[in-house]
Amino acid sequence: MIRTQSFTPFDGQKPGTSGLRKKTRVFMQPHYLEAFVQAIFAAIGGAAGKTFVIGGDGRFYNDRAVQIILRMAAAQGASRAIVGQGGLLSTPAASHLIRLNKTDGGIILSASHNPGGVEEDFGIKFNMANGGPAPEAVTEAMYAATKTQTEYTTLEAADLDLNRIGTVSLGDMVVQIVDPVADYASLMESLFDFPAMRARFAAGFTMRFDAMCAITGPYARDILENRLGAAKGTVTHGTPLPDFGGMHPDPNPTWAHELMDEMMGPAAPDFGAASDGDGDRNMVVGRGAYVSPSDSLAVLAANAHLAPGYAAGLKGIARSMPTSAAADRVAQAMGLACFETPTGWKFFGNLLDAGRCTICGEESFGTGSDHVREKDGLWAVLLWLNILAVRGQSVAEILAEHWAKYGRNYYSRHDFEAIESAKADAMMAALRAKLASLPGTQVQGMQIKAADDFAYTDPVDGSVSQNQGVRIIFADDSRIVYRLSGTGTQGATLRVYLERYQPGPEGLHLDPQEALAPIIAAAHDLAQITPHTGRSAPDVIT
Ligand code: VG1
Ligand code: CO
Repeated sequence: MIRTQSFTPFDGQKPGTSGLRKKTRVFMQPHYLEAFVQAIFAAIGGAAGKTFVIGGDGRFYNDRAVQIILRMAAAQGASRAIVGQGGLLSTPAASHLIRLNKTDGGIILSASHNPGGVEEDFGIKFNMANGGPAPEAVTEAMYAATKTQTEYTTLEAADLDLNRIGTVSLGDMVVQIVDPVADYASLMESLFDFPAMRARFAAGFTMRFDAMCAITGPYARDILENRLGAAKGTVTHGTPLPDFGGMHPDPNPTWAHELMDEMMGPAAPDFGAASDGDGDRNMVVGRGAYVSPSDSLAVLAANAHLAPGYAAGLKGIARSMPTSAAADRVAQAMGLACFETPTGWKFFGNLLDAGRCTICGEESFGTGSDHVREKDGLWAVLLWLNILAVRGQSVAEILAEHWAKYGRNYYSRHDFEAIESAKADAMMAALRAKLASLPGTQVQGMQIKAADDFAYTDPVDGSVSQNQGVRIIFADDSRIVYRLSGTGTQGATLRVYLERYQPGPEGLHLDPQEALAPIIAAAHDLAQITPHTGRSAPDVIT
């Protein structure tokens, strides 16, 4: 039986960088999730006759949310839903299933790298038929719908048993419960040289993969341990838990410190990696050698042709604006087009669909390619493994050769978390107000060449996105970028991105914080971070 439920619209259901993210308890209020799901359906012209992929990263409330969405989709005439067993799907696997099954899109439940649990974060986002995050025009339509809609329909029905693979029905809707890993693992086999990687593991290559009690555990175990023959136990924290076992599933040196300690210690394996809550991020570390995400993008782009799926070469490289220009140097050397987009994977979709680029990346531990329309943590790890297997060198050697050839873009991001929103907004407003007067002036002995607020015109559809981050560029192309996070759920998070290019051959092996010291000081001077926010040091440095 179909039931119509009325409700009062909720404030603030505005999707951010990647979907709607709030405290889990906010989502658990009666009708809150339903109101947003209704807005998704409104923004895409209704659910009737459509097929959707549905799944999430297994965090607290994932199981309830999947059932709620299934009942609403069934009530509103959706013809089919493809759901990962147990309601689980990594973000890249969901993107792949959308494309593979030519569905009308997918609903992904995740707050990604944010902690999970009843007191932590939950999230939801919609991906389009191309497998990629809804573009801004669609997320804006969702937000508009959340302000006006006052009712939704749902089916009066019991929960489905999502643990059994197979096909069941819910009202008139067919629900296919699928193995979350199988199709994704086949896709990886089609892209990479599994025999070469298997041979390398058989010859004694060692690895640690920290799944951080999040969604990639089952994927990594199947691919690394079962298919590639890495030693059992290579994958740690491999069982997805609703609260990620209390871990903060953000793969960076701060939150993946267990992995970092092992990789920098005396008994380090050859290669280490970690991924985030929903499996789209990656951190890679060699024995004693941390790889910054911007460098990782550049190394992967320069070496991708060593993997069978990319042997024909790349069409182009795209990076988010705050990501370092290391990838640009590779693009230039290889004669490839290079694109600079705003932060967030949704901006890569058009470029990938139009065949203008093959590999994309963000400084925030995100790398991916045209195999799906999301960043893909395990994909990046496997491409690294493929490159390591073919080149037969260590991560440290590959990095050193890369810097010797292209020079090094020293890079760091400083995050100041949970600042009072009004203070962060005032700081950004004051900074924006003085941008026009900065070029030609000096700070910390460095000359400012340009200062602006990044705006992006999509080269494919011409859409314009304003206010995507304040950039200060110095005479030697060193750079500071300031932006406020669009994924946090508490106050404001200020991200300060710092970059300086060192052409070499000298000075290629400094500590990035030392190499960037004058830029860091300039960043504080220019934005008056401490006077505005009361903070003198960042909470997280990556
Ligand atoms: C952050 C990152 C951004 C990334 C986004 C989603 O956004 O900076 O690069 O695309 O998270 O990643 P923000 O607005 O907080 O800076 V994930 O792994 O949450 O899907
Ligand atoms: Co993520």
